[in-house]
Amino acid sequence: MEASLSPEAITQDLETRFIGRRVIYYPSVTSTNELAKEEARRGAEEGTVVIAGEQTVGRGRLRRSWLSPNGSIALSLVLYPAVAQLPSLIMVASLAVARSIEAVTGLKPRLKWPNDVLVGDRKVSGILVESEVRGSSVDYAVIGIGVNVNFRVADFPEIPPTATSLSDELGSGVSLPGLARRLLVELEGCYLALLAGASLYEEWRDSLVTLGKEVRVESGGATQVGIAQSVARDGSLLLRRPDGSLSRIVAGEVTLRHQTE
Ligand code: BT5
Repeated sequence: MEASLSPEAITQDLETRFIGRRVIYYPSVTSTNELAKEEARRGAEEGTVVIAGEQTVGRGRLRRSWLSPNGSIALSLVLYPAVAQLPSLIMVASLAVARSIEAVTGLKPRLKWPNDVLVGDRKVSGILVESEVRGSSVDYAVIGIGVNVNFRVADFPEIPPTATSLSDELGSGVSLPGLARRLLVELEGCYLALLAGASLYEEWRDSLVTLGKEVRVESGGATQVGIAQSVARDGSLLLRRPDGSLSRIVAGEVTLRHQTE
């Protein structure tokens, strides 16, 4: 099993057209998303990937932190999509993560709206899509992906007990470069499908564990409860409130919890 990441291990025999043609690897960095955004601002070619052995200041949404110890995948991908494609990038990323985990491990991940990948009911991967938009054009978009691969979650008290890793689930390790390569292949497949006009929405919607469940949505200090009725094509969640009204929740602005958590 290939245990460690390196640009050569990732790009060797990589069957992609443009994603991962340039891989920038750091044994340890603050946050791959920050470095990928710097690369994008300098005009990095589309498909550039920043990947790290570990992150010291990994970030989640809403200024939360993301723990990426050694044994994680922490990678960020630079893309230049059209504005209309931005809401679909979370679908590209989530489906690519789920497909690659399934292909490499046989596990069957499900998705939790808006940006979590679960194995069983535990979080194995989180996604952070960031973009810079000027008027009607996108300067750049960065898809950041963290996957818990080869470490024991219980060894890291900062990681919540609702998390898991692939090795915790499998009882054995997974090839880190092998999973990273497959992730890049799946990302390219999903992104090219999006560019060609295909819809990822149905597969994404059908992979969500969230729908039909009672949920609590926290946003700006206020809490709403209701049934997660559906998701719209733009990725937003439609929440049926107890009074019967529908509330539209935009992905990325809220935290959503199953009430049982
Ligand atoms: C996310 O945020 O899930 C997005 C995580 C994105 C991480 C990638 S790694 C590469 C790139 N570079 C970055 O700096 N970020 C991206 P959110 O939904 O806000 O979840 C954050 C919450 O997940 C935290 O508040 C913790 O409760 C929990 N958490 C932190 N580390 C975790 C881990 N390793 N596994 C599972 N849960 C974790």
